[in-house]
Amino acid sequence: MESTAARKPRRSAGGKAGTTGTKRAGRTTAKKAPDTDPELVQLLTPEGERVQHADYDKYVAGITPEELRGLYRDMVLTRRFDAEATALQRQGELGLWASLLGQEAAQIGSGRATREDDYVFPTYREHGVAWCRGVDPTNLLGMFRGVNHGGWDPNSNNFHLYTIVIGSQTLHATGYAMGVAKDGADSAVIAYFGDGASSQGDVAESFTFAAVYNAPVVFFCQNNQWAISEPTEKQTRVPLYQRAQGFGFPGVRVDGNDVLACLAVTKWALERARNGEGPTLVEAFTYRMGAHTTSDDPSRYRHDDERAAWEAKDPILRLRRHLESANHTDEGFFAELEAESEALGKRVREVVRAMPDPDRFAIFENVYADGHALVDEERAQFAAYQASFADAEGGK
Ligand SMILES: Cc1ncc(C[n+]2csc(CCOP(=O)(O)OP(=O)(O)O)c2C)c(N)n1
Repeated sequence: MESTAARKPRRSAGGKAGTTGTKRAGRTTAKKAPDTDPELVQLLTPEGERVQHADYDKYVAGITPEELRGLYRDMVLTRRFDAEATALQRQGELGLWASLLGQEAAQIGSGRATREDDYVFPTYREHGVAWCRGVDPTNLLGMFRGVNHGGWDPNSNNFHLYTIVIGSQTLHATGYAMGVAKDGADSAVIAYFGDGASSQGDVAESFTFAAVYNAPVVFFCQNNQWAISEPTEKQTRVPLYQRAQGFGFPGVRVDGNDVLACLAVTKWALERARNGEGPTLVEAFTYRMGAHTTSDDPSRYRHDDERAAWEAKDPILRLRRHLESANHTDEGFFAELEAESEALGKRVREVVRAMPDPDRFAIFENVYADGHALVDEERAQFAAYQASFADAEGGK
């Protein structure tokens, strides 16, 4: 929803009132954001029926059956990858796993809305977004196996490393976006975070800076209803998307289980950012169907019937119903996808089990670009400690 405050011309950093104030790509005229349903943007009902939306239809108007099948494939493969990772943790191959089960549409829809030159700041749960950015899924698993500190080069896919310090990546994203604007580039930045993170000071600070500097950043909050055992009503007294109004930029709530709506709304928000119109808050209203992580037992704090109600709104089932009712698929498509899922699962298992243990001293690498005396001292201490076991190892 476009807030009244956000619609009014405002004076932004270094700019005149009524303009965006940025020098990005020479565009300085703020476009009016679409007026949207204040509650929930939806383009596909849970039954898979396509519903019209005056403001967001145009962002997916030209979508082809092949692209729709592509979104379905993305969600199915992401879910399969996620299930494999959960099983690998149960088999002792991973130390921990944070499942995205239920959040596939929010992640695939928003991830597919990004352009190659956009930059993404994820949390630790954005496996679907990583997929859209072209990060090999097996690379996501090294950190969870404890054999590396990241597993991919953020600059290769403009996909930052997973961030576990809740909410901190919204600050990184805002700073990065301010830099993008200063460079005069017309790309955008998107920061993912959860409903729990919305209570962090870092997130409020990033909203303030992004608003005042008119930074080209989209704040994509997946409200999956729970922050570990803390329900959203303990985080906020107003719907989360409405928080944006107080900071002076638009906020919109989208059905996070509707991949088309997530695609359309995120395209809109990224376009605003690229056009120099500043930040947007997108609240994707969804549900964490699994546990917070494999260390969590959700039956301790929530009822099964809640999950059952959300299962009826399953994002994958919803798109499947739509594809089938529109005659966009046949049995061959589903069979091929099943075979592809099996192959992905097999590859994930093989790659993870073959991941070598890291060199014991690797932890001292990449702390500083040019090295540091303190790190050298700690490395020497650790070497001496390791050497103290030489007798024991030799005696084996
Ligand atoms: C600064 C900080 N405080 C606390 C934690 C512990 N912690 C890990 S996940 C989590 C809940 C996050 O919930 P939310 O932001 O809704 O994201 P979700 O895990 O549901 O995707 C907390 C409190 C942390 N990692 N970082």
